[in-house]
Amino acid sequence: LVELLRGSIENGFEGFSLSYQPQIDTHTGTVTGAEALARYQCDEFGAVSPVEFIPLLEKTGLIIPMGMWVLRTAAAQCKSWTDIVSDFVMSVNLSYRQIDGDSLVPFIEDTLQESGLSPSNLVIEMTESYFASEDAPVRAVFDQVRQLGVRVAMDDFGTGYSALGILKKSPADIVKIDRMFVSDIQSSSFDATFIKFVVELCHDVGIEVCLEGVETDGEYAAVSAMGLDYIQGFLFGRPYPPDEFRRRFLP
Ligand code: G
Ligand code: G
Ligand code: MN
Ligand code: NA
Repeated sequence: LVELLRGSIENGFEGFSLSYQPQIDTHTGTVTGAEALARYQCDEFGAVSPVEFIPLLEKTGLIIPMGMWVLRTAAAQCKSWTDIVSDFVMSVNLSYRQIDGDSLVPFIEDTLQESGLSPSNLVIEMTESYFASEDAPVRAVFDQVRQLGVRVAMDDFGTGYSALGILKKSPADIVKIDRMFVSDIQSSSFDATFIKFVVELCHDVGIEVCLEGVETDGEYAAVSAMGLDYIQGFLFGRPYPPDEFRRRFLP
């Protein structure tokens, strides 16, 4: 698979595509953004899950060119959708490998320039564990990204070992609560309390909160009064190819 991935990347990212999952602004009840999610398809294995190919790309360093392609493609897509919804926001996942070295920030800057996208239309998602880091270079990258005017989201919140205290001085603009807190929401008072608690803590320090993984009306009913800013989940939409996303979610 690694050799196929490498070949695809060398061959103009053949077989790679991005799907887009809608994000609902709970204040307006409308789709105001999307998360770009990488897809890979090849003759030998058919559709391969990112859960499988992202770690391979990380291990081999191929995530660097691939991550640049993702960012460029998602930015161009977002630019075209801002013609329809001017403040449409595109969220892009970054791997920890991409924050090594000092090429990321200039690359984001170039991408914005080339696509003509405004920094306020872009959000970079990084997994929770990197925000817990006291490592100066890691924090410097987050600071520099934010100085561009690009917002930073802490992904998969609640799955790592980080304490809630990290929210106090976190360089995150948005926290995305992991979907494991939604699956038992109707029976688990812990999960409900956790979400409410995180919303309160985040809002206290000016961080917005997105809840991931809302799949049913019952789950939505259970969280709808919790003050969440955004919701992302199959109830509102799965990840779709760009044309289908456009048809389903944009006016
Ligand atoms: O789309 P799906 O739910 O199958 O994604 C599975 C995982 O793959 C998620 O954790 C998601 O963050 C990750 N992923 C999807 N696309 C990208 C990408 O472009 N870059 C990185 N680093 N991770 C991605
Ligand atoms: O780790 P990250 O948050 O980037 O992963 C996003 C992944 O979560 C995507 O693969 C997406 O398909 C998946 N996802 C989004 N909403 C839901 C949902 O409501 N239910 C389930 N099971 N997965 C979801
Ligand atoms: Mn994500
Ligand atoms: Na997540």
